[in-house]
Amino acid sequence: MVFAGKLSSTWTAYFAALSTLSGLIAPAVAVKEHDFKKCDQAGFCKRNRAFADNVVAAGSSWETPYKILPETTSFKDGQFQATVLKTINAQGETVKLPLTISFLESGTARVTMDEEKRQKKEIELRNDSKARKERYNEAENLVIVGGLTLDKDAQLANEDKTEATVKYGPSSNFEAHIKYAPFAIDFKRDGVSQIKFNDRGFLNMEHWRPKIDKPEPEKKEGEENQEEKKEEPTGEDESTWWDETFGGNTDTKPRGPESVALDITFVGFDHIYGIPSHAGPLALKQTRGGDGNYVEPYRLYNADVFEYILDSPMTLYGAIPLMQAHRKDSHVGVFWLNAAETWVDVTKAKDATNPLTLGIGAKTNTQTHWISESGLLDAFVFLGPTAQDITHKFAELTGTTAMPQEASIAYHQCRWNYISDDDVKDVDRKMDRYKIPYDVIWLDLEYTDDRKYFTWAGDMFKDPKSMGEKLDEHGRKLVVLIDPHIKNVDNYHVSSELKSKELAVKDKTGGIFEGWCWPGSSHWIDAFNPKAIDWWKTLFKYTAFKGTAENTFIWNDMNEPSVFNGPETTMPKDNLHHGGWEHRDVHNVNGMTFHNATYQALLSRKSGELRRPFVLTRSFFAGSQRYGAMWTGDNQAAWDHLGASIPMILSQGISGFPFSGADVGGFFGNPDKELLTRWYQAGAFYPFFRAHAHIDSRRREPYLVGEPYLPIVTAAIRLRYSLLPAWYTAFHQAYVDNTPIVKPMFYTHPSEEAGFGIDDQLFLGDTGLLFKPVVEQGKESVDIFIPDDEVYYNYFTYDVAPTHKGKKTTLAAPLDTIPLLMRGGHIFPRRDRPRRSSALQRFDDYTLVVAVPRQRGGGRAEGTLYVDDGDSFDFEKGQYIHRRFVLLTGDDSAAGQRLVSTEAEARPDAGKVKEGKWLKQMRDVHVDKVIVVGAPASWAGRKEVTVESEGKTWTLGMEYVPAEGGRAAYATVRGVGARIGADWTIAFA
Ligand code: NBV
Repeated sequence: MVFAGKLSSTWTAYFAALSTLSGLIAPAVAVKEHDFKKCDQAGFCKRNRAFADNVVAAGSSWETPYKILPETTSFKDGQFQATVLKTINAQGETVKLPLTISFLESGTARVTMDEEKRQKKEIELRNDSKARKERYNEAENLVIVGGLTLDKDAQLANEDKTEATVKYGPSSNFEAHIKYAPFAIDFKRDGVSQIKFNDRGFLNMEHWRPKIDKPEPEKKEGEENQEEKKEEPTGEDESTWWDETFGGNTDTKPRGPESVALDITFVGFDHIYGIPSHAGPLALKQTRGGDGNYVEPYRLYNADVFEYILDSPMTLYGAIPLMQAHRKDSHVGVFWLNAAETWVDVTKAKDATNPLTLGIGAKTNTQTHWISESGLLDAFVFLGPTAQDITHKFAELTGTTAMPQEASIAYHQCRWNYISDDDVKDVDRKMDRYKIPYDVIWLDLEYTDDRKYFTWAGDMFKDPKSMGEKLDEHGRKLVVLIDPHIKNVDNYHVSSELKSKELAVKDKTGGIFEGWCWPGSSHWIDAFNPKAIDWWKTLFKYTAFKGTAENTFIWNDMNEPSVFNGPETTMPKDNLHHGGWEHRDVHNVNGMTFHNATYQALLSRKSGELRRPFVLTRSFFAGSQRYGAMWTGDNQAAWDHLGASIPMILSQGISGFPFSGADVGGFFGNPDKELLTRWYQAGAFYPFFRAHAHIDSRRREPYLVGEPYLPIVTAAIRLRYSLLPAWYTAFHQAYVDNTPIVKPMFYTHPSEEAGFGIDDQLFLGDTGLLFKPVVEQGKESVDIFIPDDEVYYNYFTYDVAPTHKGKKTTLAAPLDTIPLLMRGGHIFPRRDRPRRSSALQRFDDYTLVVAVPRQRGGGRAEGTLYVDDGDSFDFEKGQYIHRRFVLLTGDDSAAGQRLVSTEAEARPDAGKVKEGKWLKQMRDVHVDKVIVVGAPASWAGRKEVTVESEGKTWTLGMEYVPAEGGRAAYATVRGVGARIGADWTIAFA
């Protein structure tokens, strides 16, 4: 505590010094909304909103100035190409915008539009800029990893001088109707419009133009002091074209206005989701005012938003420009591949002409307006028809979740800061003393020598090596923070190498960019530069970063990037990156490049060692799921922040980055014990489960919480540990096809309309476990939404929940109770023996829990288990176990009353895989217990089951407990003894 006080005051003093010395910003007490732009303070957003307003005001007299030139169209090998002409003035002058519509084998369509003049570099840059002249066209290189093969079977079904129709997709049931004048595209599935581009005429690609300097206005006598009348040579409001100042920072905009905007209408869709990260509901709100709506567009501009507010479209730390629309049994999506600052307006409109009359809201169109500051128009269109289709197709393009380090999905103990190696060892000891499992302990900023990354504060961390070894005794890991800002001082090898090798981000003049962050004056690694990544790798070698070992992993913070004295706490937009791209073009992907660099570095710490990296990132973009986990940043120790974490994590899951969590306990402030307890119960169901706290907060390691909370918090963490096999199986599915690890109701129950707006509860993987946390003070029950007719059992008591499809049911949830239901029809694996860490569970036997479905005759319960060594890449070579469990409760015969374990997937490697060390050890791992909840009444009186596996048969006792009161009957078989990796059958009759 003494030390925490010391650090805390150091920190405060540091900021006081910072602000007095340089007049720079100091952290505020709450988000200062005026530190961040509103749409009308971002010139391009304001211009495009005004453009849209003018279009709407003009009504039918408006005609979009964009037309496809019919003689330029061509269609070949799944690609439609044409030149779009934009008429730019009353004289009829035009600019050329090359258009490509690619139809991909996956059934995804991609629309790309560039600007010929910039493409050919026939433009002049202002202010002696060294920037590139083209529209940024390299986002694809960083984001897209596959799925771009063209669909050679796509057909030009019809074309004349006014329009073309391309049929594509599975069984050619997708169509793109490309209208030439005015230019618009209508994407249809089975003949019905789903998504329309430029239907409202908001398409706006700001073309390059030279700056025409205004003649000095003549001043008449007596007018000297009057304000200049704003009259621009073009007749348009040019005030934000050539430079823009915000919060004292001026953006010099060497390329002038370059925004790209488009309206995208989801026809007949009332619910839209995605475009994280925002602290708001899962289903996106309207943004043009009105009751309960936002007045600002959703903003995507990765930023270090200090003490962010809830229920807001304000930007946060990361951005994934994937939007999905859902209605009963139909799901579509759009991925807007643009890494520049982006705003999205959302409005809903009743559509009288819509032929779809079925279902609530089906007559509603959700209209969106996408506005990016620069870059190409590059949009992928997914026509579903299911949410799973969008998940898989987006994953094909941007990749899937990295297979995690086993420890990284267990419980993490973090705070800013554990202040010494003794402190770390002390926490480690106490977690053991209180029998609270944990896997990873974290070191924040202060472990470094004066905020110089890759060094240790030698007085406090005297022997990091032995600290790591101590943790390793129980298979535990250490995570240390490494940020992208490098302290600008002499005698610091990282800084001098960064400079001498010219691997830092440059300012607009081409000199090294200098800004302020935690270390004071700093430079930033430019992770867009492959050479910078090569250099970064050298820093993580065990021989270079002394004191680190195999069980050290990394946390990347502040990678938006956060720059204390920069505009909106980030980098100036006219900074320059590798290849001459302006920061403006690449801002939102910046965090991902740094995350990637660290991921690559962990892969190459020692030659010959190939172990899965674990890297947590704060900033992210589409594709970041390939490199590790994210968390929702600096939340607050407040009940509403606990509540907000669930929709935020659900949104991450459906948007392609499911390995996500929020700081358990809340970062800022001190949670009271009830809040902390409830947060542990919720956090146990975050894919990324980490407690974290601000340096000024009181210590709150779980063992400090005292009675009666301690056993409750311990139970929540232990619940996570017993369910780790189920979590790991869900993570594996995310690795295979990026299926969300925790799922919202619309995702699992696409026909149940009452569930489309539900975002405070979740299903865990395919386990059928339905969880709803308590997020209100003093609450002793939750109303949980039931999306179907299945039977739901209380996880702990086996009581049958009184449920009605599409309605909520109340579950008692006093403080010691986690509201958790088991949906009938599922089987999930557990490991029930409490251990200190996941590594110590590695060769424990399994428990299988079977939740019998409501429908008996013919009903079946099903589930899977995936397990591998949790650490290496040997799973890629077949070193894993993947089982499918099926319980048949068909008829009463022996054949109909069985639990069967088989391979979960066709294994072409079957019989060919030479068992490695881990698989050999798994030979001794068995199924221990099977619990059948909702066991058929016909089992009453039966005392034995027969197990058959690997040519042997044996009988075992079964304990059957009949239903009583509201509790379902259940049966338990102990000491099953069949190997987890083998085929087996348990016959209950
Ligand atoms: O490194 C200190 C903190 C960290 O604890 C937190 O989790 C990050 O989101 N970091 C931000 C910098 C300062 C926060 C005020």
